[in-house]
Amino acid sequence: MGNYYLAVDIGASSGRHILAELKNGRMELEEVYRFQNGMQERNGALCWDHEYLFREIKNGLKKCKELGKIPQSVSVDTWGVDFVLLDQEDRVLGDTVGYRDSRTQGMTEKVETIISQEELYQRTGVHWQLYNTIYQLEAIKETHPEYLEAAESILMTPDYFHFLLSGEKHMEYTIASTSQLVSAASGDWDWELLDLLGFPKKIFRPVSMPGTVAGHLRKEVQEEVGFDCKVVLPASHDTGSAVLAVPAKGEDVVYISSGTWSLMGVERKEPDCSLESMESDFTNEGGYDHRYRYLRNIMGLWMIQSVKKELTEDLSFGEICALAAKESIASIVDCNDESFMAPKSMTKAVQDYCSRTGQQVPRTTGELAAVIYNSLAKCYADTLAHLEENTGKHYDTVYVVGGGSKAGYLNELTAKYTGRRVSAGPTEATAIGNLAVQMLSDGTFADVDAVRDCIRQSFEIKEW
Ligand code: ADP
Ligand code: LRH
Repeated sequence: MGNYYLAVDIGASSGRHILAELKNGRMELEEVYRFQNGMQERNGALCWDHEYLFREIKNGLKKCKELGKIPQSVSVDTWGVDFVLLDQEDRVLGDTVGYRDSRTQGMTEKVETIISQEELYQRTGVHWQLYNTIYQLEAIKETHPEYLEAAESILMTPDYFHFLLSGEKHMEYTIASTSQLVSAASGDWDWELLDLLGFPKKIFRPVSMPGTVAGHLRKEVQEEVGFDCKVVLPASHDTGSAVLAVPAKGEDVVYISSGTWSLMGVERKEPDCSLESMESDFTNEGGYDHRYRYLRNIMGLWMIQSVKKELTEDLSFGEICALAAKESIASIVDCNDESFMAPKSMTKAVQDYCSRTGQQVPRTTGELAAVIYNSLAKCYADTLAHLEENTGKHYDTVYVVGGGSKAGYLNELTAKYTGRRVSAGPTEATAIGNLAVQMLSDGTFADVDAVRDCIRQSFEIKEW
């Protein structure tokens, strides 16, 4: 009988259950279940469907039972910033609105009447993004103050799933840090900031570190899935897990966690909360072992996902890459332009941008994909230049991990635009980082270096 660990990794576009076993010092993975994800309109707002997601989480657990591969522990990671408010009976208050919804429009200005962006950055180290938890809570304060009044707890998305699984409420550090409400210095909630903003402090639980054992599966869940196991908090922000699985040695390493978003940066022992850092759009998110993820959020493959949905649902991503590679269109868009965040049509948003800036307007799927892939690679090169300026270091390799590392054409462009070597893989970095924390938690690995050594030996890494 194997000694299994289970990662439930839910990204914005899909979720998967991945079992891991250590064999002869190598990590062996088996994807046992996969399901779709995405925001849908409900009551006029873009929402996640938590009931569907939790059903799928349990379906994947049942699949482990069917296979006779019972994990000793399970951990869930998800995208950042989103949360639920729970009432006294642990019912969700309001809709489970997602980060692409427009409810945060105008909330920066509201928050700025209370605290300046500069001070916020100095306190939290987290870069301004209109969708951050802070602005979402401000939106609730404005439009549904009754939810905040009735709330007994707030839980970030993976915290909520850990609660549904185990019955225990924890707020895990890496996901908490994406809220822009955690102190960069202390690693706990910035209680003074919560007070200033008028957010009820009593609903925030003290922050728990990744590796904490939350408990075991609740009785009802055990009965439904057919087994019991531990529930462990991983680095439950997906990017936090992915960064842990970057297969590099040493400190001076640039990564891109490439999926729905591209998160490009380095790992650091100290945060940089300076104004220069803020002005160049870098954030300091919390990582495993009190390391900081110093990175920039780049719009990422969301743009390709959207164009695929609109134009060619039946083509694979690989086929779209191949089409793009044949084109010679030179138009470039600024991937982080607001117009690409949640457009009704991504195709039109890209075309409008090109037309507005006097560039050739892409018409075919191949042309659109070529513009997007080239623009992303250009954005990576610009980000690398800023990173090197801010850290005073030179990085000779860009490590791309995540589903997007399968996009060979994009890797090639990244090498071309940055002029650096590109290392691609592992593609399931987020799940691997999630699993690694379970193995760190029970002492299987001694530290992060041991984890990364094992990852380098276990997975195929390609080079450009
Ligand atoms: P998330 O976890 O954010 O949902 P993933 O890490 O699963 O995202 O990455 C999904 C993205 O990876 C897709 O949107 C697609 O652009 C890219 N991708 C996946 N497979 C391939 C492939 N075979 N060729 C090119 N791109 C791919
Ligand atoms: C990527 C991600 C990213 C941001 C965004 C909201 O999946 O977690 O790091 O936080 O989603």
